[in-house]
Amino acid sequence: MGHHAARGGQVLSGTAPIETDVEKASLIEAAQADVEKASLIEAAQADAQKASLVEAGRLLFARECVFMLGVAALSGLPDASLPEVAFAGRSNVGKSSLINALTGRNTLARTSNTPGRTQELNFFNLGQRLILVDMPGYGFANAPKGLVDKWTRLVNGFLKGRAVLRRAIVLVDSRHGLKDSDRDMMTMLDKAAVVYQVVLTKVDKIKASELDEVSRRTLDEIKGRVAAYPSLIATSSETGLGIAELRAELTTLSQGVSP
Ligand SMILES: Nc1nc2c(ncn2[C@@H]2O[C@H](COP(=O)(O)OP(=O)(O)OP(=O)(O)O)[C@@H](O)[C@H]2O)c(=O)[nH]1
Ligand SMILES: [Mg+2]
Repeated sequence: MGHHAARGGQVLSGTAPIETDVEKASLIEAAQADVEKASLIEAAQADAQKASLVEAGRLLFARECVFMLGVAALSGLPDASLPEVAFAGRSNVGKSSLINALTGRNTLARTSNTPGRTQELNFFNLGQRLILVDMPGYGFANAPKGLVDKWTRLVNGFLKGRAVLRRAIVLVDSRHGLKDSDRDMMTMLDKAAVVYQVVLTKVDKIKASELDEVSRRTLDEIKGRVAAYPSLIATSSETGLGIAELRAELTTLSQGVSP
């Protein structure tokens, strides 16, 4: 009893025929549940992957970070030994503060309220795994032409000639969005074929709705650029927002980790 043949006599390769709409519907429902389950599993796996990258980032940036040297002319560049990531952005955007927040040290990179004080490329060695390069800021008012020329020679020369440079982080003040000087910087990076990622800074100073707006506008503009990552990371060196995420991202560039 209960044998397939007993049910209408149409046995097809040992499977019971689907007879009623109710049965059909319940099979479809079961299939849909399977698809949902699979996508939940996929999402959980992506979460786990992200969590392990965040943990790798935490460990990397817990390593000792030491100031190596400041370079005012291309002839003074250190030997290229480790992968490098450069921090670019308008003066006062928060480059040095971000490096301090990433490394958990308040006084590693010198911060100041005086725009354009730093005129050098400052190299920091993070645990023999990754070199962080704090670049001199740009875009401050009334900069004398001689200084701008010197900046351009130094920064452009570094970006074009540095084989170990894995990525640039372009910092943009979330209160102001992209300025022409940022556009010039991104064009320089596009031409030098250095991949870059835009990071919004000081988001503790704006409202959530303003962050949405500046993110949308910025993304809209950078997605047409060849060397730009089509994503943003919103950060605050004050509150620590986005810092773990940026550490995780930078970990993929470091020695001994494949992206
Ligand atoms: N509220 C707030 N202030 C910040 C943040 N990041 C930086 N600042 C402040 O902004 C000012 C400039 O920061 P720096 O890190 O020195 O900026 P910089 O880009 O290195 O500037 P230059 O070296 O001149 O190019 C300092 O007064 C910082 O305290 C942030 O996330 N939130
Ligand atoms: Mg600085």
